[in-house]
Amino acid sequence: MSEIRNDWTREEITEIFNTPILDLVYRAATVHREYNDASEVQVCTLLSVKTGGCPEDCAYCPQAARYHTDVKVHKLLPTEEVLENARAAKEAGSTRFCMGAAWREVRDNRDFDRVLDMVKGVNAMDMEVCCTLGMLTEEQALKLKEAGLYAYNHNLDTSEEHYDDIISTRTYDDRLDTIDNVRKANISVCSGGIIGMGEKEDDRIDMLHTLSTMEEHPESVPVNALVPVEGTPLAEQPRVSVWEMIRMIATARIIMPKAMVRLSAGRVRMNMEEQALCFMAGANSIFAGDKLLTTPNPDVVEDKEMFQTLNLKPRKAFKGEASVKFQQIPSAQA
Ligand code: SAM
Ligand code: DTB
Ligand code: SF4
Repeated sequence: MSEIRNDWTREEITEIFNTPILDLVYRAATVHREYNDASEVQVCTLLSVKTGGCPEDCAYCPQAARYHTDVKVHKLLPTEEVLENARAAKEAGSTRFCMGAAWREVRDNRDFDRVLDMVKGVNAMDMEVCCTLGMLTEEQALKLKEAGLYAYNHNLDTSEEHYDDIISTRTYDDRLDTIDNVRKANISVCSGGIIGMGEKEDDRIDMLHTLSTMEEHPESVPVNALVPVEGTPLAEQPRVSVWEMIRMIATARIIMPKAMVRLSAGRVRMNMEEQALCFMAGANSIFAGDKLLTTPNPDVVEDKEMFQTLNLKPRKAFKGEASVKFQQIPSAQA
């Protein structure tokens, strides 16, 4: 059995990354089967609970206030509407519900209190509840944990070197600090990135190196293909080829064998055969539902058909050793 390692070198990762593609997929598929049930895919649903008007300048993001995009801006949704969406997601087969807010960081205000209520409400539905709200302090992470938060998404997005070309309003270290705060609060870490933002292969490798040499690997690693949105600086970026997605997914799978590797943004432009190769390469999680945060995602019925054709089954909620570690402290279940 290949061991779990946190001491990967850049050279080792580069060598894996550059393996001939079919050998790479074969190796990733083998590692995947050693650690995971390859017929299982986690189904998550996203909801943008606060959309647009964000003060940050992330070059890929349609929600940054400074770019002129078609995103319909709205303030924090009413709690009941969010819970209604979570119920519908559960009924449609999702086991994880992730709430996203176009915030730079969490502030200790009434909106945060309302998000805590949303977390409590979704947790009470026996779904894994996840949030992506921007930067967090350790205290805020602990409050989310107490409310029943299972996972927190905070992507590295790209390599440290390429980061400054994409975002100037915060630093890579800010990003890493938030991930640390999430860890310290015993919340499951979800962190990955985006390809297709004009980065070099070395940047992709560097990002994978940072993720795989964390003291503990993130429990989930989303791999997003840039969704180029009109009005953002990256609107004209050429589409990444599916082979680049597969290479990224397979390398992530080999160096972080137990992580849920999520085939995230970009699925809408892939056919079933292409997605099948991603699952073969070790992807074992997707976002379902007709929208990601603000951009389209494949139709739920088509996804169900894909699961049938590929003999995939949705993974149960709170499964695996991680669920014990990230269990709520009973006194927190107010
Ligand atoms: N504002 C919070 C933050 O930035 O951490 C949370 C929401 S933000 C939209 C979550 C993640 O979505 C980003 O880190 C980025 O990786 C991803 N994302 C945003 N726009 C994207 C796009 N156009 N294509 C692919 N991924 C995107
Ligand atoms: C992640 O890595 N991808 C999701 C989720 N985490 C929050 C977001 C993708 C957003 C794509 C652009 C949009 O729909 O606004
Ligand atoms: Fe704001 Fe997050 Fe979009 Fe950056 S990615 S502009 S922080 S919503």
